[in-house]
Amino acid sequence: GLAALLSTAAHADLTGKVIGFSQIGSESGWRAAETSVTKSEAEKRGIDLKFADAQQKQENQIKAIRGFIAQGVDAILVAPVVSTGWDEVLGEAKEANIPVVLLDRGVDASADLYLTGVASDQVKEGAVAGKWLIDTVAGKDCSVVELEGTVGSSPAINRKKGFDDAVGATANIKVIRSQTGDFTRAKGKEVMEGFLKAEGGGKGICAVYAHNDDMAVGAIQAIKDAGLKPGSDILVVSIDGVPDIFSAMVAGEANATVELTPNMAGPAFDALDAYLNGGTAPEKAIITESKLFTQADDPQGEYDRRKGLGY
Ligand code: GYE
Repeated sequence: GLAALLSTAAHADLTGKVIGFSQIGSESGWRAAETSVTKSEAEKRGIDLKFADAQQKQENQIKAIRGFIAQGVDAILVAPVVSTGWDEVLGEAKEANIPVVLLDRGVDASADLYLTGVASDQVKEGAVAGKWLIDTVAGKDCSVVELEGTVGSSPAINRKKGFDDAVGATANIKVIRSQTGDFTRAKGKEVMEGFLKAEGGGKGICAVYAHNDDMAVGAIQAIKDAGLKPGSDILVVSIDGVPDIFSAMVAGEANATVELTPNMAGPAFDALDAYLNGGTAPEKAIITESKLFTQADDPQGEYDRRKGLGY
């Protein structure tokens, strides 16, 4: 009867499920937003979320995942800091029949070791940034410096590939220096300072491509400290679409960003709902949108809009 129907309906969701989340850390504004959005998405679904911050260390993530397995959680979310070294611990989760969903980064492990992943097409993000620069410099010679993400992470590998392949096909744009800034503002500033010193104060640098906005914001500070104008003397293009890159655009100090949604958990929880309650697993990875924003796209409005989105 109705009671039976209601009781099955009540279970066609994740109410009361215990889900562990091994988060990388809080290295960037985007990462902090992903954490707050994940917590609010869990709250909305009545999930008991167990949160573990790894301070960017893979061994802390592996420890946290082992803790979740010992606790007998219903599912595990992992944002994998680097793409290698996961086979063993993912095998242990599989042994324990605990589904794993990857968020925002990929792993080299075989796909049968996790239920699915929710991430952007990171090669495409690099290509979109590259195409923006190609269109913007319109055939003029342009020496670019590149601030790479965390060494060995899938976004750093893929965003480098997408951008370098795009600009590598032109005769006028050349990547003259490339170094990791570990996705942080501080490191991005420090590495950009090094690039400027190595390039005669930056006169020969036409653009900086940063694998995330936080490193771009650090680079903007370094460019200003060197007496140059970011956004005009040196073009600034990056990825994430965090509020602070839009306020830099309003000030004319940044030029373009490729948006990355901080809401990877919503699709992840939907996939877990279908799997735990209906036994169905999504076909393959769940790919989120990559949209270009420039100074022409109402940056103040975009800043205001994001302030309400968990940033
Ligand atoms: O772009 C950056 C964070 O894994 C795609 O990690 C994510 C990246 C994001 O540090 O801000």
